[in-house]
Amino acid sequence: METAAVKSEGLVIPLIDFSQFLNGTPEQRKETANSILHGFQSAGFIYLKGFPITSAYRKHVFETSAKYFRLPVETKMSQCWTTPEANRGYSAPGREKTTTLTDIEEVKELRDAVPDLKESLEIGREGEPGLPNHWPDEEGELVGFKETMLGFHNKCKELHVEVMRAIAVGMGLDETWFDGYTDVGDNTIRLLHYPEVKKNVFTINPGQVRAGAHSDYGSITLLFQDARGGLQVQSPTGVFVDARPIEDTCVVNAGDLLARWSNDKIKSTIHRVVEPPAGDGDVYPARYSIAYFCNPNFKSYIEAIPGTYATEKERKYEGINSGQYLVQRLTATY
Ligand code: FYU
Ligand code: NI
Repeated sequence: METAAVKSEGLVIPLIDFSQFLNGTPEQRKETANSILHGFQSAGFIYLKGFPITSAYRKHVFETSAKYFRLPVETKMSQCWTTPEANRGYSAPGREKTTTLTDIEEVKELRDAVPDLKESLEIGREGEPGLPNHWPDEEGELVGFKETMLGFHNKCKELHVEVMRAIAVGMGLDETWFDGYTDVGDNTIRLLHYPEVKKNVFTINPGQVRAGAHSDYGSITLLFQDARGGLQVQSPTGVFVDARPIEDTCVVNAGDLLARWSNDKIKSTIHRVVEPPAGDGDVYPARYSIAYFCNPNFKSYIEAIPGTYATEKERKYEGINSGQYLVQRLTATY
């Protein structure tokens, strides 16, 4: 029933059929919840299949995303990401600080020639007072963009609710235990485009990556990726292991706030995006992915989940406000 999507260097990422949680018998539901929790406790990552976002709809969202990135750069720049509090808008290549940089002049020139490693558009909860999303004008290819993205936002919001229910069941809590933390949907869609890039960019600078190593900040992240590959997850031995794309799956990883909330029973694992496995020609083709960053309601106060500590002394962290925590983390990276 459960197979490994990734198994290498002591990193085992399970592939789980979520329909067994959503529509299974009580036994299947409990067993699936246990597998999900175990995946988050051991790897910090799982792959889900059988979740209720159809492949046709995902394909449509990916095509819509690609159309957005084809807009002129000036148009995208006029909708740019401004503040951690807003966390909405377009981020041009190089906007987010990466950790590996170089001092070699030659490489600088090359990077100037091919600066585009990653560009993104963040879409937050629509209707948050004072924090409007930066929607592109609905003309030409982009007619319907907003409706598509809001529909996707809603579908993913529901998936967040259900995955947190599975975690609750796995932990032996009431299945609705997290509902009061997930109902608002203070989550962010990040459309990502890693443009086509010359292969020698990576050979000349061995530190070059498409997205630097990091852990995510919130409760969980739903990652939808195309077939290109390049996502890597750090193993317990410290090695980056390929988390290969598997058709009709979604990669789900726990974020730092969930790790903290669970008193470190759940892991938030470091990951990055590198060049895909080599193919023909002298360029790597573009990669598109969509990350859906989930957070506990920004207004909620996050302190150790019941059952994750036996005595007060075992509580490792102070309580913290979810929204404040996210802003702190975003401030450090932009
Ligand atoms: N932006 N949440 C994250 C993240 C970026 O986890 C967010 O809102 C990580 O790259
Ligand atoms: Ni990430």
